Amino acid sequence: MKAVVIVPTYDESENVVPLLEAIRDLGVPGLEVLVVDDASPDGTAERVRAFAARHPFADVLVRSGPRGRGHAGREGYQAALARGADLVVEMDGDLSHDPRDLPRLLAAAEKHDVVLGSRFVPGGSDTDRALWRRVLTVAANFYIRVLFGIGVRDANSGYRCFRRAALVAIDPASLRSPGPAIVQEVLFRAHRCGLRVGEIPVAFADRARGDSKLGWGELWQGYVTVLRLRARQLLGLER
Ligand SMILES: Nc1nc2c(ncn2[C@@H]2O[C@H](COP(=O)(O)OP(=O)(O)OP(=O)(O)O)[C@@H](O)[C@H]2O)c(=O)[nH]1
Ligand SMILES: [Mg+2]
Repeated sequence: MKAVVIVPTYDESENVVPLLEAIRDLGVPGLEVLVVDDASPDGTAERVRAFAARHPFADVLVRSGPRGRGHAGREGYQAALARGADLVVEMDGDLSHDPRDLPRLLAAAEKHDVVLGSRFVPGGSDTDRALWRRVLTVAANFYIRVLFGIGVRDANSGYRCFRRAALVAIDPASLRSPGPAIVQEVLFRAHRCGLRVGEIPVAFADRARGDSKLGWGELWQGYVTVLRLRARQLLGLER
């Protein structure tokens, strides 16, 4: 069983090596990590390359073209499938997602097509971030659940595991979001494809180092994307 963890990064040079070390220390057999970096000016890719020279389970894909969390996700999904992954995990590169949750995420994929690392199921937590960020997340979750008609508790989690067949059904090459709204776009696809989406509890930690790339523009874009996906689907333009 081969699992590939894709980690989109932009300016995560302080976080990426500690993350890779933590994943290495898990000792999960057959686990590979592919960092998908948008030519970060802070040297993130160079740090991964130096680490990968000593630890072949890790690799870096440096993208060219327009930068964006969505572009990186789309390319990462396709690269993971091309590498023959049976399971594909995505996680942030800022240590907000605890690598120690990886084994549980992988194990839960035995029962579900898509597993979300969820802050809002019993045992999960999101107590580390500022109150206004948590309020925004709760509001966005409510909005997505209503518009998509989906029952999941943490629709915005970017810590996920996909069975290979599920990701193929989602059809990454056809995803459109350039930015972080890809997280919602993928969930919408999964729901529309009738995939079994499960959740396991995770504790989300605020990033300790480096800057957030999520601004008001991206947040707004997320709301618009959700509305557009639903409208297009009602008009028969979206699967
Ligand atoms: N390749 C790539 N990765 C990105 C880009 N923007 C963000 N990322 C990565 O996507 C992950 C999530 O981005 P964050 O900025 O942490 O956004 P967030 O976790 O929603 O927000 P915070 O809670 O403020 O950290 C991180 O690993 C980022 O480095 C981008 O343009 N290209
Ligand atoms: Mg983050």
